[in-house]
Amino acid sequence: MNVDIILSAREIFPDRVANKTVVVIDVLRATSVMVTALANGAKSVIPVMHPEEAFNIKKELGEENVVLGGERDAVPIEGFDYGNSPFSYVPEVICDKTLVMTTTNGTRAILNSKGASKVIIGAFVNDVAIVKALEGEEEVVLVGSGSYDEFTMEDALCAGKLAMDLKEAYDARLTDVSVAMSLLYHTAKGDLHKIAAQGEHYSRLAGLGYDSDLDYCFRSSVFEIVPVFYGGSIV
Ligand code: 3SL
Repeated sequence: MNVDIILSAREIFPDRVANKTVVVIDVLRATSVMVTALANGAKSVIPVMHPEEAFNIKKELGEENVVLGGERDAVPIEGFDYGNSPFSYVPEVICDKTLVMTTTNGTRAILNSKGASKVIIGAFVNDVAIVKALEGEEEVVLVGSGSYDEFTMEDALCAGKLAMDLKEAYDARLTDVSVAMSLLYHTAKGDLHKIAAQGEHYSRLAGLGYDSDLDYCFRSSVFEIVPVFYGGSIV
């Protein structure tokens, strides 16, 4: 198994993902939300680029079947049902519904990865399940969505952890960037929040008072599920 890492949505070039299994990571907070919503019974998650697309899908599928979620600049989008906090997607809200989501970076990274042979949705909350699911894969690319086309500490830490675990589990060969991110994770693992808090996106969310989201999104292996993006939907 070869493991590479890409560290922003802008750097997902077709030749880096073609014929590879991609794991898209947006720890804060898009992929943590998706995994949570699906684990809590959502039928599927449809990632879209623009709010208008989300409103149209809600009309098409029926108001009662769809929940609109996401953010711009970390705050809920006008006219949407919920923002981008994992705590919004409890079973009473999301069970048997389709979640249509648009976020600044995470949904874009997923849509930009379409050319991969398989696209998996990952975060700390399903990290252990992801490693198990990748057994037997030959070419793996871990994509950190980043923030506003830049590297973010939290996605780098999660990608680094997955790379390190893949090396341990399957003797994976890591590219230099994968080795570097594994070393970053190894250095930070005693106190992930301390390192992540030095990053811009983490501190922006902390400044907006999303402390419980920050705490939640760094929990490891909360869920066993491994969502897959296929034909426009994540299930
Ligand atoms: O950019 C994204 O996809 C979001 O996850 C960012 S936020 O954490 O909701 O601000």
